[in-house]
Amino acid sequence: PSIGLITASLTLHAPSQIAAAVKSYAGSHQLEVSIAMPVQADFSSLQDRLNEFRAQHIRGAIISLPLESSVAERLAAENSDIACLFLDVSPESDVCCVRFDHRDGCGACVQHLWDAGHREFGLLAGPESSVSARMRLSSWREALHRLGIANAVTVFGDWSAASGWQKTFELLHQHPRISAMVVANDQMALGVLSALAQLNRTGGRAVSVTGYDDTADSLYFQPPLTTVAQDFNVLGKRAVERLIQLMAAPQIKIRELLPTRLIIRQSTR
Ligand code: IPT
Repeated sequence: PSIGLITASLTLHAPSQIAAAVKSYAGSHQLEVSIAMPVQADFSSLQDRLNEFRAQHIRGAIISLPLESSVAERLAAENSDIACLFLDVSPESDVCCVRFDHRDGCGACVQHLWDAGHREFGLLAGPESSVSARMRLSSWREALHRLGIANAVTVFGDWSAASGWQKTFELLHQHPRISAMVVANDQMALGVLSALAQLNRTGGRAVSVTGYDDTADSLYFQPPLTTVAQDFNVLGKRAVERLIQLMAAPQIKIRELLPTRLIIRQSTR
């Protein structure tokens, strides 16, 4: 038997690590995984993917890409013969989900930079089309607001290292006093660190950088990245276990929240 996985682009580090974990835990339950990677995340592209799964007699799908509540709810409602478990939806969505709780991690990250003496913040958010990117941004802003900081500058990237690199030049050109950059994922932070090295903003005039994800390579960035860890291995394992449960008992409601935590390394000081 097989399950389906509909995923965000596997060129991104986080979705690919999630897919690897799903594949390996599914394997330990003797389940094959059929992977779909739609270019667009609108209702009809996702409905097409579910129709393909249905044709393959697949009865459960893990949906690992950002979805607006209305789209997720409609997909679940109109495909009641396929158990749907969502990994990237907002807390308000009325669908079965296993997702990370961004609040603690985002708050701890801003607090850590504040404690180190930073007052001029640059925020490099993920794409506005991503629910998780929006939730991270609003959590940072809430934490900054509580600390009395109202002038943090926001720019938006597309999760890629290239966008992190590009946005760093723009941001520091316009706001040279920024001393800390809060970045929505490690992959963009990789580009940020590379741009900072090129701009000579390492060493004595260093800009502190925080990431988000703690993907497998982030410890080896230069300098090693301070970041908010999401355990993708645990997410993959829980997703498979919960999907199996849901396929056996379609009437149950699953809403599981996994923790995030700040990991302090050398990119912040
Ligand atoms: C989220 C990652 O944190 C981010 O780096 C990016 O890869 C994004 O996925 C792609 O959609 S993780 C998700 C389960 C919220």
